[in-house]
Amino acid sequence: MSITLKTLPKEEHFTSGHTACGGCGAPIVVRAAMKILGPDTITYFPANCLLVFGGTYPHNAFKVPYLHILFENSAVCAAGIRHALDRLGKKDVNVVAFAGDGGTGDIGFQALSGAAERNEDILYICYDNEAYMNTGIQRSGSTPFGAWTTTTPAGTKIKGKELFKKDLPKIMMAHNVPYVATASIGHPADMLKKIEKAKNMKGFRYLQIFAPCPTGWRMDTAKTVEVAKKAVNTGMWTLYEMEDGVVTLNVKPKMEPVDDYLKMQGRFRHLSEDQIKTIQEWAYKKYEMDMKFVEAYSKKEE
Ligand SMILES: Cc1ncc(C[n+]2csc(CCOP(=O)(O)OP(=O)(O)O)c2C)c(N)n1
Ligand code: SF4
Repeated sequence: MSITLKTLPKEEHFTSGHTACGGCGAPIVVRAAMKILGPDTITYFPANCLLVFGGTYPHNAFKVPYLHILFENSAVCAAGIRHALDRLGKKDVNVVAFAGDGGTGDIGFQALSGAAERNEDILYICYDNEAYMNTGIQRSGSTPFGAWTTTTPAGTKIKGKELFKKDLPKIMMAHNVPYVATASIGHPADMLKKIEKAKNMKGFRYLQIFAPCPTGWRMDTAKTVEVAKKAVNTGMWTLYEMEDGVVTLNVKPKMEPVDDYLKMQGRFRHLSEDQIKTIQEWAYKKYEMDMKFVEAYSKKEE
């Protein structure tokens, strides 16, 4: 039977007292993942908000080993830890890398892709807050079209980001690793199941978990979960998973108007009618492509 909110272990391995901003989505991901992974776990982090709020010397919110080397090589550092443990015969210790979307899909991508190609036996969790938040809200490949960031300002020359969000989960699925899934803090039951499933598999496992950042998204700190739910309801974020080549859609998007999602966040406050239309069209196109993809790779009846 898979883990639920009720059966989630009480024991904390990522403790309170960390210094994340109020309403941050990332600690929700990490706390839940650490409860599921348990005490026999070694964690790896590139530079990001989590590295800072989870472990600024001399404080540390983790009760398990917590390692950081460089920003651009998380997946290979985690794989190195795995190889060392294997040589020591410690095969039952979990190895997990936690990284932001910038450290995953842009700066850390070569290491990630190489580790996936080699099918390294690690769990890689990307908390996707759609920008480089730790260094002051710069745009990443994961930032959506139209969003204000400090490097895509809403001014007279440009009005927010002019490019679209990179489809990193599909890029990871193309690596044909044992498990790739998207998740969201707005759908905790689904998120817990996926973390547990990934924990119990061997080989390269990749989770990308949607985790709003109220500071960078210029939104109400009490609305983190609501905004995350809206992203799924409007088709801005799709919940699906690929297990051994078979794709399953976990939540069918309701395709509510994207406006409902955008107006909850100050980073979209400047958008023109045309820009909102562009985002709505993007959401419909994404929906259509995702549904075709799910259909093509779904489990077929014998
Ligand atoms: C090679 C390298 N480039 C840039 C930096 C500066 N840097 C540190 S953290 C960070 C932002 C990380 O963004 P992301 O991975 O999305 O995580 P978040 O901060 O949003 O949690 C940057 C650019 C660095 N430490 N090393
Ligand atoms: S800046 Fe954003 S991601 Fe970073 S700790 Fe604050 S709310 Fe969390």
